[in-house]
Amino acid sequence: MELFTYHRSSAAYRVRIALNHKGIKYTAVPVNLLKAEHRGEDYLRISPQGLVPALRLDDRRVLTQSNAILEWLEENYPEPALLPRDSYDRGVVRSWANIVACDIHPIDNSRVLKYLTGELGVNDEQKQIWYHHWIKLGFDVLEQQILATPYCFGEQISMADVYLIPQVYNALRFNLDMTSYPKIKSVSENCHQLDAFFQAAPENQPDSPT
Ligand SMILES: N[C@@H](CCC(=O)N[C@@H](CS)C(=O)NCC(=O)O)C(=O)O
Repeated sequence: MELFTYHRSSAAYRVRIALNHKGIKYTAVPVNLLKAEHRGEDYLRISPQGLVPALRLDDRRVLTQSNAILEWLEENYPEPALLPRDSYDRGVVRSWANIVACDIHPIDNSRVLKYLTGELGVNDEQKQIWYHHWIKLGFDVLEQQILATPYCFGEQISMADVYLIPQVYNALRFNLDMTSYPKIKSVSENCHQLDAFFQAAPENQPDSPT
């Protein structure tokens, strides 16, 4: 399998964690967002939306959208599971993942921020206020709900961790003060001890400049 990825993309980071966690071998194909490679003809043929990640399967078919890719991985590589057995518990884990996937990331991602500072003429300070506002709304609720014992949903890694950890990386990049989020911080620290998360981290990607 080939994962079209960019080291700092949190949506690609989610998929890297899941692939590692499930022990699935893949080749990382870097798409440099800073050089606008995602808008080039070659990449648009792979992913017409021009977003990373995209996963090219062994039979050359392509899946886009991290949520769709993660669900496909879970269905096709069920062990180790990233969703609990009990259907209510699965609903809980999905609802935590969706706080990140639907209510934080789409509003705070790079193309939205670029639109704010470009077309709408927002300055850097206002951009930061916007960023912090939406991430805090999500993190405030996650902080109340997650178990953090030691991962979001207890002792097993779940989709909630897969979504949360990349969002914490983004929060730190944007200097969010994490003191109000001790449970989120502790889950993040615990996940970073695991090889699947460590290997998926932006600074450990082949296209990372550091
Ligand atoms: N909902 C999509 C979001 C993908 C997305 O926003 N990717 C970003 C990087 S995290 C991207 O490719 N941005 C390109 C751009 O800013 O033009 C998913 O989960 O895959």
